[in-house]
Amino acid sequence: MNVRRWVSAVAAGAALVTAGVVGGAVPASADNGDGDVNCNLGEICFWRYSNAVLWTKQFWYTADHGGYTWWAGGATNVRVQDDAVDVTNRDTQCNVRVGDLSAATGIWTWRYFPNDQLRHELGVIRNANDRHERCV
Ligand SMILES: [Ca+2]
Ligand SMILES: [Ca+2]
Repeated sequence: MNVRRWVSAVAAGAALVTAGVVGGAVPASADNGDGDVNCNLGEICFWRYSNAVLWTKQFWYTADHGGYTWWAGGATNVRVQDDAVDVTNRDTQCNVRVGDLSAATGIWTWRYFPNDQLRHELGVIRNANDRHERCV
């Protein structure tokens, strides 16, 4: 783990302790990027529609997409998993890969995206996204 991520994790842990949260893993819905609606530097941003920024989900870390929902001017109950068309990798350090796990074969299909700050179509895994991983 690099220094920046480590510092962030420690800060998040400290916040949870302060809030009185005891034990257990951080819930899957905890990763909300930097908490700002804009897709900012360091974030991994998913988009529900081409050429639109309203429906978005932004991450800071590697994550499974199950349990996460879209933001669309407010929280929604619409699941992100199998429902994204584009991704923007604004990670400061590395590529991100986005994968679809085939229920039939158990085999992952991955697509790799450079941290070029640009918005990319998910291509063959459009509306099939199950997970993304950074620095792999
Ligand atoms: Ca953000
Ligand atoms: Ca899938």
